[in-house]
Amino acid sequence: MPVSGLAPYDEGNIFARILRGEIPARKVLEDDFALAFHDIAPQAPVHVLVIPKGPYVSVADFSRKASPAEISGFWHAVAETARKLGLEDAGFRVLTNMGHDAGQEVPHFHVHIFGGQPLGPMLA
Ligand code: DGP
Repeated sequence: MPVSGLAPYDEGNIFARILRGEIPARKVLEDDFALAFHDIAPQAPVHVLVIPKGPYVSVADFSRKASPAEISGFWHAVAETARKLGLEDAGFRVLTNMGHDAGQEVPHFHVHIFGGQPLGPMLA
């Protein structure tokens, strides 16, 4: 069920549980600001999610409330994840879903990184 990107943060959401180590994930990168892990239902040969460590519901919530250090740290982690995955030469796509119309399923801000093949016009 799609969620609202403006709802109060729910500490029980699945990505919060991954951050707390309650649920396993195939990690690609972890630092002070972000965690990157493989999507459970990949839609491309490489499909990785990057999430901030802070409690933000959506891209709007993150952009309004996160500190400059959190925001720059998060985007640094996105770029570093793509580099670690070997996607930089061929290219990759970064996408985020916000709210019902975009089909956001998990109410913790995340970006999808897609790569590993030429990508069509849209994914996720
Ligand atoms: P979105 O529609 O943008 O909210 O995408 C949520 C993504 O999260 C979706 O591609 C599937 C993925 N996902 C959901 N539950 C889990 C999980 O428990 N583990 C992992 N690794 N990915 C999950």
